Amino acid sequence: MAHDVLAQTVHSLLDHRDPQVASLVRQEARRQAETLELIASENHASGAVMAAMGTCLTNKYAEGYPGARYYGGCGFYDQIEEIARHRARQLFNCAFANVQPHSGATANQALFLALLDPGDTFASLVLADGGHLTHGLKVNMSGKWFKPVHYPLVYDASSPEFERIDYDAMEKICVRAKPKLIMCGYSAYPRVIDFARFRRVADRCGAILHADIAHIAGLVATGVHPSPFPHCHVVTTTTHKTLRGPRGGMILCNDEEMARKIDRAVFPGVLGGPLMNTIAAKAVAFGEALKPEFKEYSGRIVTNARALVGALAERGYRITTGGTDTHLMLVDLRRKSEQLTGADAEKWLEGAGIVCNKNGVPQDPRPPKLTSGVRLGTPALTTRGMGEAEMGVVAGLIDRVVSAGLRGSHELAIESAGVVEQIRHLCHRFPLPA
Ligand code: DSN
Repeated sequence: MAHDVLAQTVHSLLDHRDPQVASLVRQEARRQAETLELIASENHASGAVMAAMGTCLTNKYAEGYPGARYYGGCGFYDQIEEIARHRARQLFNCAFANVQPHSGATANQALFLALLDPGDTFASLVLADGGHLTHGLKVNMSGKWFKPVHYPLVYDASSPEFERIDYDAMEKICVRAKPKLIMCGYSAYPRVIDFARFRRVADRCGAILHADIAHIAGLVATGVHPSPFPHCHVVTTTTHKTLRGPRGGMILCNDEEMARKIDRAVFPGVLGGPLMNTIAAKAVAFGEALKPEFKEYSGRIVTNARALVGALAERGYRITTGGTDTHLMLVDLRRKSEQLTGADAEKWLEGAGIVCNKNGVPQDPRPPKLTSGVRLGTPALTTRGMGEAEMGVVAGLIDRVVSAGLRGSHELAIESAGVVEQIRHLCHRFPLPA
């Protein structure tokens, strides 16, 4: 099984010409094949997507857009980018798509350049409660050159809305601050976003409504999560998370004038030459996502996430908001043990072949390098074909490792050795698809 992946990933030419790099790629391919990937923002792209990435398209400069390039020889690139744009519009049912941003962060940077002026106010979620660094972190351009105001979650544990977006507070904050743009869409928020409610607030303030659907794009494209359109004026996303394409970004909208501003902001505002091999891979991934089996895959991501939530809760873990509507969950480790940090759990789990990331939980008293939680996601395991029964097994493995870690390093070493073997077995039963 690992062999198939190696064959897709490491061309024999690379082995021959640069054995040092080839060996590292080979080892990484094995790591991906033989461990459980639970990082909510990662996935396993198909062999066809990876094949498009590794083509001669990397050789060409194609600054500009189809039909209006700054270099000769772009005929095939125009056709490829048109296919990617067309499929993106089909997937998200919108009128305009810019598929050139290199990442979600680049897409958000272009958005700011297109629609705001330095010093303008925008609104976003309290960053430590699930936002993203490009949503106003002080050391990010968005927080340095613009003025973020942040809206909170519901922090009252007796409320049925505990740890969900506090829409009333968001409205009050926005009406008071009159932001030019309101952001919704997050990196660690497990619940459905009420885009219509955000739009009512945006209309009250005369603000542009922006959704960053980087995490949920695949769920949105397949109707598993409600669409930000027609409520949001503009949408940014990554292409590699639930959408399962190559690493990259994209900007979508329905307004022609806004689309013109965005195109100018992406190039020449932020980018030079687009990564045309990545754009070809985006086209391939969007083609895959338009197929009925991708809709079925997206549905299974969420049923798997719910199954994992249930199995972890049975083992005494607290899941923020009490569950998930999406591909991810935030596990508050303090119910298991007050002393347990996300950093420890991440390290212990990785040692046993379970890869996830430490993550702050709402109002986490610990700093980001420690945290009180871990974030888990099911897109990658679902890609391997695992289902609800396997989520029960995975929860059991997670608990075995964490419980052993709490007992001490000797116990952890013994338990981890057994878990590594069991995971190898599981991965063998559910190999990475071609
Ligand atoms: N780093 C991504 C994540 O893990 O959510 C967001 O860009």
